[in-house]
Amino acid sequence: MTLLHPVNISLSFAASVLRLGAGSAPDRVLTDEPLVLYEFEGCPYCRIAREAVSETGVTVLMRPCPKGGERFRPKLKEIGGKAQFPYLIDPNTDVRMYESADIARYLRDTYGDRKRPLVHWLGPVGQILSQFAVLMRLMGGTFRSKSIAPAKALELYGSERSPATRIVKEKLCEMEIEYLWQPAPLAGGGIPQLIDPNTNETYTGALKIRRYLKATYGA
Ligand SMILES: N[C@@H](CCC(=O)N[C@@H](CS)C(=O)NCC(=O)O)C(=O)O
Repeated sequence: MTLLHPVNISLSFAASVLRLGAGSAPDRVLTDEPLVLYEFEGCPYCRIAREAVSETGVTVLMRPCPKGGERFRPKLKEIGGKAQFPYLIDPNTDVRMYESADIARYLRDTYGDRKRPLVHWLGPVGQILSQFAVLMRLMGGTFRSKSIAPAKALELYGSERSPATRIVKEKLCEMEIEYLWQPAPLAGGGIPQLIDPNTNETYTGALKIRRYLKATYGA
């Protein structure tokens, strides 16, 4: 894993290039309650929603739903009626919605005065680029791996555009670990940064975080 890490980071960087740099993060936007997003990293449509989250800077409780997932997939079917990803809940406005383009538009209209990232102007071409980005990641964040569920949601700082943050998000997704995503450009000490309120541990850097997740919650 350590030896392959530079390759992994390079492929993740290539995925960010394919998205034409979308998913940067401004200063955080504070909401009364965090939004909730059902999604998975290996889904090209979910990426469009995550980029909009990152670009607007809202804090979102991520409920990862990889294929074969047992924690949040069935829950979404219950509350939304179908297992289709992404799905956004905004408890501040009582809005719930499927469809990545609608979610991106809603987030921009409600929380962001920033312009749409270039790749979101491209419509279907942007979606195809998102599919290539999934391939570039060798389907990382698509399939479930068994894990122990933490009692409290973890907390992650980092932007959607950050290659190292993506690698951590893929692991969290595969392990179906719920986390509060703070799309920050930088946390104290750098990104990605993971805070685990269950153990009071804080880690910075993709490799350290992935090792910690496997050691603590791997099954
Ligand atoms: N038009 C929808 C398409 C969403 C979609 O097809 N998502 C796929 C994952 S990429 C899905 O939910 N598949 C069902 C599954 O994974 O079980 C959008 O833009 O959000």
